[in-house]
Amino acid sequence: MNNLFSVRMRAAKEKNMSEESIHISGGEGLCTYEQISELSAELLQKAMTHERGNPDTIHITIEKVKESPKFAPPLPVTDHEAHTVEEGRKIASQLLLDVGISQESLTTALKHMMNPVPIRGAALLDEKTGTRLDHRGDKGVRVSRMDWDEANLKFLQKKDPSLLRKRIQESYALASKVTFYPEIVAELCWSDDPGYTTGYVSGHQMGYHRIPFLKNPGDSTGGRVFFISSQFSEVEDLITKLERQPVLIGWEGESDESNL
Ligand code: WAQ
Ligand code: MG
Repeated sequence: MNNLFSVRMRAAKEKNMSEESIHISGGEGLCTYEQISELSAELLQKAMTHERGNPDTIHITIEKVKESPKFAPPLPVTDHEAHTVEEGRKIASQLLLDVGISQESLTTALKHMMNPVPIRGAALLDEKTGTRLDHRGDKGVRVSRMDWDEANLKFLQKKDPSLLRKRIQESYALASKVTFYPEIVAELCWSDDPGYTTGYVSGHQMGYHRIPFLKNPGDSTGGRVFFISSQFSEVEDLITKLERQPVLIGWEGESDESNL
């Protein structure tokens, strides 16, 4: 796809005049010029019907993307069973420890995820020390400029109908873009939406692990943590790629059975 446009949405609620606003929802996608109205309307609808509340401000930004997109393959998915938050978090923690995340970094990550005021982006933590590497404070790093390659999405939806659900499409696309960068060892995510308790752990070594019950219903904490390889120091460059590099999820060229 050439001549792509990036569409981003941010919706927030004002606290009071002197304080920062509270994140309600965000969304991002890539589309052709002809699809801009449709994608903007979809994101506007998401902002206006969010379970975290009605926003006071909604920003939609539309920009032509100058770079041609990279293709990132979708991650293989593993579904886990868990019946309590304790069980769910134990599975998530073990998966992260298994790929070399330290106990210290894991503890910092869980603390971040349980912060009562969720942030709109991700926190980047050193995989060993747990040090916060981005300096974005309570905004975090928002991954943008990623979307499904349409043919590949349609093809995969036939095999996995859960991909018909927008939330799963979005999370899976985000995790696949994030995993595309080898500097990111793993990701931990659960939603800040009080009604959605399933989360995931992902990474290039392990794929996408969907875990039910990473929090209790009614809990509006949540977020994302990217664990960054300790061998790596160019964090600003990585942040620019997460925010700006266009990535389509799928295999370049036609989708066909041989890719699966
Ligand atoms: N870039 C960085 N961080 C983000 C982004 C983004 N584009 N989008 C969301 N976040 C962060 C932010 O801190 C949000 O508060 C938090 O993640 C949760 O976002 O397979 O719905 O969109 O069943 O509420 C995962 C499981 C669902 C899906 C996650 O997250 C499945 C979800 P939400
Ligand atoms: Mg949310």
